[in-house]
Amino acid sequence: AFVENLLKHPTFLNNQYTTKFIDETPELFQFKKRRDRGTKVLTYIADITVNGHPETQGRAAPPADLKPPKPPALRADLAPGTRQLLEDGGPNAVADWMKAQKRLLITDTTMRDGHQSLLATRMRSIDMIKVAPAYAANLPDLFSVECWGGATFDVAYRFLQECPWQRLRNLREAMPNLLTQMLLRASNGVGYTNYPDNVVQAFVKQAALTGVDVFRVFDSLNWVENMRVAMDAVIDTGKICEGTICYTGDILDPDRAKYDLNYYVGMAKELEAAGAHILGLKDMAGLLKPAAARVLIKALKDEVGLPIHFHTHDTSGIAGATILAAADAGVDAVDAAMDAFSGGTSQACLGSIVEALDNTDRDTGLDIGAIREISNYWEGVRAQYAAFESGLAAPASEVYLHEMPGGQFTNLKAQARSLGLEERWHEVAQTYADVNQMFGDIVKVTPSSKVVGDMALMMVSQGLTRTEVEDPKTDVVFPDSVIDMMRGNLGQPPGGFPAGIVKKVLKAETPNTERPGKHLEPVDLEATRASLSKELEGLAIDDEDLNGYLMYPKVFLDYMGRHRQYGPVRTLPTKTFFYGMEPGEEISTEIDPGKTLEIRLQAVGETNEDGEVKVFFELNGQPRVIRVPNRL
Ligand code: BTN
Ligand code: 3PY
Ligand code: ZN
Repeated sequence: AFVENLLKHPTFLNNQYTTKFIDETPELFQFKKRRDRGTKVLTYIADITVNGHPETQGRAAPPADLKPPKPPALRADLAPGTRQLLEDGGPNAVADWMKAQKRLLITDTTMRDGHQSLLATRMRSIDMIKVAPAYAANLPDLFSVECWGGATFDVAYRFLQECPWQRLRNLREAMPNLLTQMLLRASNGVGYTNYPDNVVQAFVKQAALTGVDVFRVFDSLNWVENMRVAMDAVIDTGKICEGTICYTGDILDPDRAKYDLNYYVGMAKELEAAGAHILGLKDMAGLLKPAAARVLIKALKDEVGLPIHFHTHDTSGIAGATILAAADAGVDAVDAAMDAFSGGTSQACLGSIVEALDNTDRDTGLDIGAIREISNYWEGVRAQYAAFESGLAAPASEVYLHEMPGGQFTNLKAQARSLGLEERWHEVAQTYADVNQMFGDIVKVTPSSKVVGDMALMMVSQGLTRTEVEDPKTDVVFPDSVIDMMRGNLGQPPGGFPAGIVKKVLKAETPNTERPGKHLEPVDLEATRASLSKELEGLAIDDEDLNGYLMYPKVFLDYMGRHRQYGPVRTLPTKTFFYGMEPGEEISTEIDPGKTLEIRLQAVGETNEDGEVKVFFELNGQPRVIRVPNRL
């Protein structure tokens, strides 16, 4: 009966069946004696209520009386936006339109880089999906909404127990007039290592199908050669390819001549020749100073024909000034985060940029009232994630020394803490800078930044200096990621890695200096789908699941295992997801459009001699008892 039900279902016939489909189509399972989704979700809530969530234990908690944030009311009808430009005219029409605008165009990064850089990427889909209609209705003049890619893909499966593709699909639907934007690490996909070309191609194709409009493509060593596969794949989909330069060093500093103005102009021309529709300038650490921005943006505008989209971080506290300088110099679009998710290691403050340009040539045309309402919503969202705050208490000029990307900073600090090195943070920062020089002064951005961070932590914890590491006579056990990078598996930096350090790390082994993907066998996608399906007891594996698995096999399988046990927990309120419920508390969770579970926690029983606790609920008015192990 199951197979018959499945085969006849219209969604299946349309070839859109997914694990989400099976979730959302419970009638397929009605004859099965499986635990229903209501029971699974209650089991999750019971477990968290009794045992706590492993990620929030021992961390700062939100205020006890915190209410779930309310999204702003929607204004009038949906005005057409940049999405319609893409649909009607294609990527070149969008690029031409950008160049013709007098106003400064704005991308909102709150749903991707904002929380990646402030809250360790832990923002849940439900908190985004609730406010997405307000973006569409109230801010139709945004250039784009960055809401996918970077670290969000991995974290969704790994820590948030939700499907990143479903997030994208829901956001796409909720913002039909706005361009959605993702960050793609070129051949590293949304992972930390180079993937075979056909895996990168399949991933890009799926991302475009599920809902990405603008692909910001970068390479962690700025090697254009290693960006072509991803860029070509994006161009093939008809979506927008933002070929991106990662900015490092300081073009005005004669001591950092490796990354001078000519270097960046040269790379920009390579990206233009490679078919980029937009030129991205990604200042992942926030190193571009205002005076340098004037020079760089002007040169890029003069030398390349593409619109320029500038991204920076406010770690130094000076990003706002740099953005205004870039706007003066003619940059076409910039990234900013909604006020409540801005500043520090995140982007500059969106509302303040809008205010600063009000009544000037570059007036953004965005409605500041709408921005404030949305930011007020985000303020309430951020408060729920107190456990994941770990950022800078104040701006820090030290960023010009260590050059850590905003998205890495809090992560590395947490890693340092777990190694007992928190008090020695400034030493870690100095060592990070030393490692960069030892590796030949490289671009540091995921994944190359992780390699530099791994090496710096290893040196500080073992008390090794750069001189000792470089000394052929000292024996050093290098982190795996360092060995991998020296083998050439992330590609080549400009001028290659210094011969001395390569020899020290690899000993007699010869590195590969060609594009890593050239030596990776294509994956047999259908065979992988079949074996994955078998491993999951015959579950139909759609293209989204397959692509998730190809990026992160183990993370994906762990997610599926937990999904089988806990069901659709993605729509639980964030407070419930991380802290469970209080006796007497009631919540509702819409597990499918139109299917809402009303859940009331009645009481939590004592732990019995088998170590189990009975948790008493009402589910849609019916009493339900769930037993969970007490693991505390
Ligand atoms: C993780 O992978 O550690 C985070 C995801 C949540 C795992 C759930 S939370 C309820 C249950 N208790 C655990 O310790 N893990 C699962
Ligand atoms: C990422 O790759 O996730 C980044 O944010 C790089 O800046
Ligand atoms: Zn960034």
